[in-house]
Amino acid sequence: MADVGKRFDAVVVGAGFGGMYMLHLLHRSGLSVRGYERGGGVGGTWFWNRYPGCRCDVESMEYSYQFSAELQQEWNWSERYSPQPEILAYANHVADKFELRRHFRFNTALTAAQYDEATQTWRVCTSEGETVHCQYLIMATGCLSSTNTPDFPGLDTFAGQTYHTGAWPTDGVDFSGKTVGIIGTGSSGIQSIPLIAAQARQLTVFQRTPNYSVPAQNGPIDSARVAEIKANYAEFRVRNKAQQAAFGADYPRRGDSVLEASAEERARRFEEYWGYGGFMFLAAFGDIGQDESANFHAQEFVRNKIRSIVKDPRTAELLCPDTLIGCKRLCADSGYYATFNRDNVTLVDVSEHPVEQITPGGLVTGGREYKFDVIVFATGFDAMTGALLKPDIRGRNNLALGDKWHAGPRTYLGLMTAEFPNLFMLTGPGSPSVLANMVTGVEQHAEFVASLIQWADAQGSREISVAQPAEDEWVEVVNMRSRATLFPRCNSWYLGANVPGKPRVFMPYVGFPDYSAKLAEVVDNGYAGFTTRGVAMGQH
Ligand code: N01
Repeated sequence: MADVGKRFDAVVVGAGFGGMYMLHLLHRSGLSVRGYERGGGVGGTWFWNRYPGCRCDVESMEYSYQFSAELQQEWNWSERYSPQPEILAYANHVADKFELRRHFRFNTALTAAQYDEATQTWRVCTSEGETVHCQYLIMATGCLSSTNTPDFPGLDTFAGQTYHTGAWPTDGVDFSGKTVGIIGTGSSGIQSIPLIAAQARQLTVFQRTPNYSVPAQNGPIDSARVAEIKANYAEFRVRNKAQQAAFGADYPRRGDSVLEASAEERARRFEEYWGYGGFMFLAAFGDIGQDESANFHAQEFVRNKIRSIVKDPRTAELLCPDTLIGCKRLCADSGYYATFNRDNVTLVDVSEHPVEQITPGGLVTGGREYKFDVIVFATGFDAMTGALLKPDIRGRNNLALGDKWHAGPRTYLGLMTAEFPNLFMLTGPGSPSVLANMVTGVEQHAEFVASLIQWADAQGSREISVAQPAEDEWVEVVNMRSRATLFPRCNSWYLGANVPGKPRVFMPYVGFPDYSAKLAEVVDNGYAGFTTRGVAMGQH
């Protein structure tokens, strides 16, 4: 039965890795907590992204919670990079172990939230007709959870089936014998294309911008390495948290310049890092992410790899990106480029002739109609702000979050935004979030928020907010950090460039260790930048 008028100390939105841990911490500290989750189960991104080939691009031993030593020891991963079903099973194991499911209402989305200054509480409304009140509202809604389907004319007229990689049916899709079109060649497209190609009768890939991808070099997990890590997991975590992206501590990040290396050394080093696989390719030299001419050498290496793998020269050239490498998120694949050697796979370049229209039978581009039984949209997400702006969230003086952020998101530490007291975001814009190990990031934020709430509580405060100058300064810091890199120089979802009309603002903070130091400094200085307002406890 829908609750109306019920009061909680806190409401947590989202039952992904962030929301589950947030709820666990708040419940453990004695608060009454209600969780809402739009999906039918826990797992967040791993609940929704069930497309074939979906797996994590951070290694299994790193992409997991570290708050429970027992959990770390008891869970066993089977592959170097975990496949989606295994990560979802892990999320369910965590929910069972810490008895989290009973606090969540599933299949229930937050639709609106309004701050009431008189009572210093949030009034929260859901898709299931619930209206509850809470002191603290925590948005653990994820950075890549609001799917982006371009507004193609005729979309509703298609007679076959359409699927978005980020909202895949729970019981899977059988492509056997089907003619399939897929739009999008980001991480989701690159992971799913080889598996769809292996099943479908015919697969046509519509590519607007080619992407760089490095083989994940996935395989069964190395049991000796697992034993070594488990023998001293805490130290392994500390080593990783000292890395820029909070992972990859045990393979060397080289600091020397690619420009100073000999041609032989360059080729040898790139080959070595290509062989290691995944993101670490960008760590082969120290200046790939900083200097365009250094970056060019890494690009050339990958382009030549593509040319050596893809047999048809025209297709190979179409697959070769000419943009900066690592500026958009690097993809990690299993057999992506080789898939274009299959007889049943065709690549269609839509960079000059966009997808004009979806028809009952398929889609039209360049004046030609392609016929399909199934169309897959691997067209990404309204990243970082999409899930926060979907519900109608209103702070002081009825200010809508969407209005406050009309020119791009503004936060203090990616945790709070001024004029929205007692509203927290986990891994919000302005925090390392998508540029770091997400599980490490959400754990850090959940712990910070729980401690801040306890600290405010100890002072008899019922309202935590952000001082405007602290937010303004932080926005500047985030911008300054990104300007020192090559990130702002391409059209990525980090900048909101993939969603028409979205303000172009680089959203994540670059550098997990510096960010962690900043959080520690804020705590040492009595939660500097946050303000509290006291109302005697128990008045609401
Ligand atoms: O989305 P994307 P994604 N017509 O935005 C194309 C994480 N992730 O779901 O580049 C034609 O990267 C668009 O083209 P363009 C990871 O952080 C992680 O693949 O804008 N094409 C692009 O090719 C990742 O970065 C994992 O020109 C259109 C594609 O759609 C993030 O999620 C796995 C179009 C979208 O690519 C997002 O990845 C999967 C149009 N109108 C995802 N509109 C792992 O852990 C868009 N496109 C490995």
